[in-house]
Amino acid sequence: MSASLKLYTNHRCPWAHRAHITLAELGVPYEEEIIDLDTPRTPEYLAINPRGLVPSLSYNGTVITESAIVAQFLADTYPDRAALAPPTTDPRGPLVRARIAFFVDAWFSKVNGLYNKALNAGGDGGELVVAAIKKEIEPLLEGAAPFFGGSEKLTMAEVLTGPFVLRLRTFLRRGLLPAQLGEALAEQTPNFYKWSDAVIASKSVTGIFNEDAVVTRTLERIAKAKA
Ligand SMILES: N[C@@H](CCC(=O)N[C@@H](CS)C(=O)NCC(=O)O)C(=O)O
Repeated sequence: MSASLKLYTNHRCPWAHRAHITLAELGVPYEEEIIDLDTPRTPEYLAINPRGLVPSLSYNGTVITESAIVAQFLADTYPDRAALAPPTTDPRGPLVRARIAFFVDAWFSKVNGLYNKALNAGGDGGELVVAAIKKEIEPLLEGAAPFFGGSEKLTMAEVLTGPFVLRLRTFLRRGLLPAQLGEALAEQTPNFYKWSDAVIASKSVTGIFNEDAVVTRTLERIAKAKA
């Protein structure tokens, strides 16, 4: 009997987006419930996730929260459906998993904060984003073909960073970040740029992404922060 999966989500949320990418790659059926993030969480939802955040996953009635944990749990539960990360029992498993974890850590500890700052400042500080990607990310994508570590298919590296990379590329294209930043990335971080092209061309990554809604919300958020 197949497991019952229910994802509590909001399609605007990049963290919840990680769970959607994982589920799309694995091709497992699931039910979803959209959580309204514009109003206080209901007591029902707080009983599911006391932190009130999305995503939450119910697996046969047991709740799992935190997007990276949800994504890894799904990948570990359905290892035969997609090789997002090799199992630890695979002779190459621990090393590949460590490399993926280092890449994801590099994105979030060295790049993502600078990128958010530049986005909120209309592009000011964009050169710091380029420098951080050049130093921390570019060397790790040397062997991408087109995905992390030479993989032909998405890996956990793309699952966990993809929502953020998709937003970065979208905001460049839609003018929320200056064109010069995009040009600098294409010139100075070719591995990253090529890899990000593959990430944003993936149907699993774009599947639930409502570009207009995300752009509108982001513009509103930036305006509110400025005011
Ligand atoms: N560390 C969490 C972050 C999730 C998160 O921040 N979700 C946001 C939406 S993008 C949320 O639920 N915010 C609701 C709130 O802060 O009230 C994860 O990775 O799952």
